Parts: sequence; structure tokens; C-alpha cells
Amino acid sequence: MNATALHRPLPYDVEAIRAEFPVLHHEHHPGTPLVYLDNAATSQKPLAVIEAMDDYYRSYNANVHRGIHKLSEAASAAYEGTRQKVRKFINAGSKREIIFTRGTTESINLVAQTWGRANLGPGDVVISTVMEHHANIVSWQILAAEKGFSIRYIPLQADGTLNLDVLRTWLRDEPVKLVTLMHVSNVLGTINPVAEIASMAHAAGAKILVDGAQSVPHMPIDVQAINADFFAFSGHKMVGPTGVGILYGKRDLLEAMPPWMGGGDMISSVNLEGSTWNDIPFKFEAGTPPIAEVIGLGYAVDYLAGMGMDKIHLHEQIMTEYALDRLSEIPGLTVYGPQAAQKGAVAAFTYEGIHPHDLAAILDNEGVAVRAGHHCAMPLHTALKINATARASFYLYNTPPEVDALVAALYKAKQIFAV
Ligand code: 7TS
Repeated sequence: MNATALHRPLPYDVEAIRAEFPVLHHEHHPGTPLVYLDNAATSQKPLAVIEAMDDYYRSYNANVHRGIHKLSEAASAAYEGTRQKVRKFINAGSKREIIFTRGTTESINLVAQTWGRANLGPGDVVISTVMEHHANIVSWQILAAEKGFSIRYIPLQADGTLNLDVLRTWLRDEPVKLVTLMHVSNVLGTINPVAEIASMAHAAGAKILVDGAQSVPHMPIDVQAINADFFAFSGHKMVGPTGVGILYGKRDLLEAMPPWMGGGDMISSVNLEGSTWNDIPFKFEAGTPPIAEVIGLGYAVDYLAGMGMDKIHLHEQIMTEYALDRLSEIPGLTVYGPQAAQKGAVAAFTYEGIHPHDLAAILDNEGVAVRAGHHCAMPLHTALKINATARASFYLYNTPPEVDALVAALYKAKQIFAV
């Protein structure tokens, strides 16, 4: 028995929720249950999402926006229905501001290759941060090499938060056109004050892109309250399928932006001399989209909204408090990032004398799935002066006994390495 207790009661019946996620009931190894703690990489899917995609393929599979026939009308209605659900979920002003992409990565690249390509040039400055996922670094580096603007990265403070004084100075002294940063870190769990940063950026005449890959699945989001110009996230991290993501953009910006990919659906008319573009959002959705995935995403949004994002966030805060308490009992283990109150449901750590990859392999033997490595955040690990971390990340279906299983597996790893 451990002496650590939950600080507060959990807000809902987790076992009832777990019953809806088939993967969670598979044995990881014969006789060993799965403890899935790799939710920052991707989340598991509830039956409602799996069955909605199955139903589309079985009952009304057709292309969207094209056919006059009944099947295509049903597929188009379901596809466009998701756009409306997503609009409401993040409180966008209009469903025209919701563009379907393949994921956060593609959403960021879309902004770089359209808004960025049209608006950034020599002398301009883009501000990012050292804690970014590679998607929000490399996309800008590729464009900077071509366009000749510079990129500055907001440094970390000792507590794992961003140094906003540095941002303030740059916004005052430099020709900053864009601030692009993550809402919640996939390694440190740091929740960045994006609404405050948006108002700082706007006061300096800059735009702001928020990478919401690790926030939208875990907390209530209001893109208008944040006043984000662009907001990117992925379906697969929010109990939806892979292959679909979202780019929210303010209507006037999207309307002024040139298209990125050319093809079907994104045009108004085509002749051999040139073409004109469809209205937003279709201007940015060239070709047959991931129809089943978009439909599945709609059911994922229904699922999360039905549970209530504030309840999900509370559950995760309690889980994070508990996990950090329990991990702090382990001698030689270092957790990176802020304290539980300012942190998303992520605990990235190193354990004295054991490489994170070895640790992850031993945990896997015990049924505990975590990720090890740089988590697509190499500059962050460089800033922390480490090569890699092991990372446990929690979601709406994780339980305190699963944290206990993680801790027990960590003690076992220590025993193995002590021999
Ligand atoms: N931004 C953040 C903050 C992320 O955590 C991720 C994925 C991405 C962007 C890219 O999302 P994608 O859906 O386009 O791939 N993060 C992780 C992770 O932490 N482990 O695996 C994927």
C-alpha cells in the first residue's frame, strides 16, 4: 500500500468510461493488463467513433460535395456536420473558419506555405519557443531558408515556463510578424498563457498561431477568447481517428490567403489560362478528403462534449497531482516541467542510471506503455541538457491504480539495474 492519497475525488465513474474503449481491455502480455500511458502520442478510441466509421463504410460510403445521389448527400451532410460540431467545440465564429487537414503538422505547414509565403520576407522576424514540437520549428525553418526572415526562440525559465520578458523585448524592438507557439507542452506539460501572449503579439502588430495539439483534447478551448489568428490540432489525440486534423483561422485572414495545394474541390472555375478559387474553407481542401475520418472526428467531439471538457480537465489535474506525488517518492527520479497546478497531464522524467529507452522496455514488460526519446522536441531536450526522457501521459480513462502500476514498474526497473 502506498501512503499517497488523491487530493480530491475524481469527477466521474472512470470504469464506466473505460468500458467504452475496447483496446483498454486487451492483455498487453498474457496475464498482464495494458496500462496505456502514451496518450500524448495518440489517444485510444471509444466504440462510438469506431462504429461511426464502420457505419459510413457499410452504409453510405460515397465521395462528398460531388454526387447528386442520395449516398453522396448523406456523406456530405455527415462531413459538413463535423465542421459545425468542431466550430461549436472550440467556439469559432463561423464554420467557414474550420479547415480539415491531415493533422496539426499539416495545419502548421498550411499556414507557413500560404500566409507565411505571402507575408514573410527579408528583415521580418517570427518568434517561436525552445519547447516547440518539431512541426512548429521545421515548417518555419524551411520557409525561412527560402524567404530570408529570421526566427527567434523564447527561452525557458528554471521552472519550465517561458520567459515572457524576452518576448516583450523582442516585440518592442524587432519587426515581428508572427508569434507561433504551443498551448501545452508535450514534454513539460507547461500550459502557456496564450491569451496573454496573443494580446502582446497583437499590440505589436503581429499575428499568433497556437499549436493546440496537446490542449484541445484536455481542456475547454475558446479560440475567440484566446483571440488566436490560427489554431491547429489533431483528431487522433482527442479520441478521434488518425488522418484528420483541423486548422482554425480568422475569416479575413483565410480569405486573403492564397491556396496551397491545387486540385478538385478547391476551385471555382478552371481554364487553360488560369483558375479561380472556391470560397473558404474549400479553397484549402483540395482533393478527396479523409471522409470516414472526418465523420469519426465528429463522433469524437460529441463524446468529449458529452463528458464535459471541464470534467475531463479536472480528472486529469487530479491524476497529474497524484502521479507527481507518487513519482516524487522515488529516489533518483527527476520529473521535468512545472508543478501540477500549472501542468497538463504529462510527466516526462529521467531515472538515475537507467537510459529512458531501457526504462520504457522494462515498463513495457510490466504492461505499462510509455514513450521514450526526444518526443519530437530535440531543442527542448538540448535546453534541458539531456538527450532523452521517458514520458507517461494521461487521459480521461486513466486511473490512480494505473499510476501505482507505473510506480511499481519503476521500482522493478531499479532492481533489475541494481544487479
Ligand atoms: N504539436 C504538438 C504539441 C504535438 O504534441 C504533436 C504530436 C504535434 C504537434 C504533431 O501532431 P501530428 O498529429 O501532426 O503528428 N506529438 C507527439 C508526441 O508527443 N508523441 O508522439 C506525437
